[in-house]
Amino acid sequence: MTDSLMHRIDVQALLDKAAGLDTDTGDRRLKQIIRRVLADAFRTIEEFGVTPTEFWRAVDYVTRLGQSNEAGLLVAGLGLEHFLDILMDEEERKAGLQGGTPRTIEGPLWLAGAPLERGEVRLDQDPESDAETIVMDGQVRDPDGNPIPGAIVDVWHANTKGGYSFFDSSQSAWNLRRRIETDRDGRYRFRSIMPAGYGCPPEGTTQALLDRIGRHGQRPAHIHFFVEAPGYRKLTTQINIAGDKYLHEDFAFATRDELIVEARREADPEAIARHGLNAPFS
Ligand code: MBD
Ligand code: FE
Repeated sequence: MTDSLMHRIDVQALLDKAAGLDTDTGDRRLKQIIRRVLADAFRTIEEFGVTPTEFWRAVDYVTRLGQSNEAGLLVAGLGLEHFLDILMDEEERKAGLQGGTPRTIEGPLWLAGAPLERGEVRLDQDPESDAETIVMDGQVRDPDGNPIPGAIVDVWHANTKGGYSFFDSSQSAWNLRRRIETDRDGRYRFRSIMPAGYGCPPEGTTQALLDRIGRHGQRPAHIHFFVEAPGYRKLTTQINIAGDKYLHEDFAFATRDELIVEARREADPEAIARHGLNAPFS
């Protein structure tokens, strides 16, 4: 586009000044990032002939997005958060740091400070009549396969309606959220309820945008994890429950084949007893 206004000296000067690049005070890197984002916005407005009416609608959208606390949801839905994973995977590949459980996005619903527990941990606190009990255990290992005792597995997930405690005021504080310290064999084990998939608030700002671009706002059933131990990089990941309708069309692009798990349904009372579900959890 040779007649683009972007080439004009007054437009370039406007970008420099708007980003603070005409002074030496402040953060240089931030200035450069802001200049790039602004330049991309200027160019988009020019290229698509964005009208003032459309422009002010967009400003209003951003205002409402913030008011509804949905900025984190929108960046997941637009694939921006997944792009961070692509970048980090590539960095690790180049550094020869491969293997282990793959990462996937954190999403906007984690809370700092979940209760820290050891041993047989129970996540579900609220009575949900239609809930199926689940048991999950695992082992935190280093890249050579050695167990890591004292690692912290921070788990959080939705209830049977796809809601997360704190954000869903019908749930008790910290419901379905725990930090679990691995035992001397690097193992953790918890009991909880089978989560349902998540759907963006139907009347929310994120869903409003998704509607306009012909997309749904659903996630398959999943459980989130942070895994941390001193001296190791932090892993942010999830598991997806096999069989979910949205398994391969997550609106937030988080599904990875290695993270899909089959939930084995146990009907036999003796097997259920063997899982310890009759006694040790209270
Ligand atoms: C979720 O539960 C979630 O994990 C993500 C990434 C986005 C919205 C809701
Ligand atoms: Fe989630």
